[in-house]
Amino acid sequence: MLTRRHLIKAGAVTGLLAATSGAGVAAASRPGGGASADPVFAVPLKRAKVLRPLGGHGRHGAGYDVYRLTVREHDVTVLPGTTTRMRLFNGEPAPVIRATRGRPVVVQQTNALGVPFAMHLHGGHVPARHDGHPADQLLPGTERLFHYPNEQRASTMWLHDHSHHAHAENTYFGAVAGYLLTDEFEERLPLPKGRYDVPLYLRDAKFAEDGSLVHHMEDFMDRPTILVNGRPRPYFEVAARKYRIRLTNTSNERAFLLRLGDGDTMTHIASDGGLLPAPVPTPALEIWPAERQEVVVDFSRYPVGSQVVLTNAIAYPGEAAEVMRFDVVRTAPDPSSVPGTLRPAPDLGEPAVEREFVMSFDPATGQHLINGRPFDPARIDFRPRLGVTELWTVRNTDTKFGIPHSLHTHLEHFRVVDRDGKAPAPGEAGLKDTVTVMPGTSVRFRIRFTDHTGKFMYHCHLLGHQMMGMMGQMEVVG
Ligand SMILES: [Cu+2]
Repeated sequence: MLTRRHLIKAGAVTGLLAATSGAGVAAASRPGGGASADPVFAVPLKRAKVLRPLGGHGRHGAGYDVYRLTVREHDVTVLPGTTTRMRLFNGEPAPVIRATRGRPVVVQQTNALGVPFAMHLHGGHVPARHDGHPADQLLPGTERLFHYPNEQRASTMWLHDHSHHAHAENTYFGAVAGYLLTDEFEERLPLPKGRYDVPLYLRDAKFAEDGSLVHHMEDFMDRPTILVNGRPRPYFEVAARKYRIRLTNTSNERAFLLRLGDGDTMTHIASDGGLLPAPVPTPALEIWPAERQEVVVDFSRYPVGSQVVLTNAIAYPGEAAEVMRFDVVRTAPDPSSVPGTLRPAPDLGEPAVEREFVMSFDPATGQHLINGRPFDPARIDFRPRLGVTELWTVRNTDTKFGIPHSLHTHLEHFRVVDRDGKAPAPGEAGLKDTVTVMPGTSVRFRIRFTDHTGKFMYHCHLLGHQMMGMMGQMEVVG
């Protein structure tokens, strides 16, 4: 039985957030418990299926690409010998759209579920009517078009539900898709490409004996099965060369502190908003719900025949720490490299407006609040003006219960200024759209809204918190 005390313990471990690429990481790691009955390294990784645009061979005559995404229940095998009913896009655990800056994408989305759905492109710079506002739900049995302009920097984004009340469950039951946007700047860099550019979607889950998924919001620490691209703790056969690994954490609540082998160096190259200013060698990589972190791993340092395990150093007590295993099975030529500089972060200007967001849990009501209030769809919390730089302070006051929170902003990426007054770690020096704030700490960031007006959301991306009120609504004005 997991209690709030365990949560506090976990919170204490993850308190190293601000020092992710510094010391203290080794102290936080624990050996794998192996306590889970789930298979470990028994199934191969499934590579995320890259979707093809409608109308043939990759290119639509109209200057944009059209994709069809249908979310529907499917009975699939996740744990060997059992069947699990999941809610999936196109029957896949995380199908991927690969898009290019300057070439819009239109998604024809059908909701074949029995519940509403409001598809949101997380990280997307899109007009309000295509942002998946919680009130803008696609009812069961209906379809609509989403327009994604792709006028933003290359980055790893993802699609998930944002419908009011159903989003946490829809995401938990598997309805996620990847959206990888590239651009000329990124394409010119000699980073690993093609089959050596691998998106991995990490999440936790709890399965009943019969294979069905169990979802109780309050049991978020009792989801001991880790899935990677929909497979439980898989193995992945790799060549002895460099790979670009794009991690997205699609969990409702779980954070990972990922370690490779014995803390072998990974080269952190990108976060939510794309490439970092410079690569950051790190022995551990922290990834919270909805965040994206990308690393280059050079498997050529391991002899062919090696098996290298990726573990979660902050697995809960009694859980297996293993996430997946890389099996180095062959050699391969490797023309790729990681340049010493990647992509400077844009100058967002000097702030002219300051705002504060106090994140807190109210034990009396069980609600999670921003500035003392739960979400109210009828309320506009503030109105940022286009072109004006703002400084946001996010303060987590939940020291009593030790509850971490995050803040995710729709529409724009931001740049972290400091954490408790200290400059961010180099791994946080790029553009972000989701930041985690540990209890008793604060984060400040600069943000500037540009060319879309209308209503957009901001919220904690621990989905149980968001569900229990930790969300607000801003209206961007011209
Ligand atoms: Cu929260």
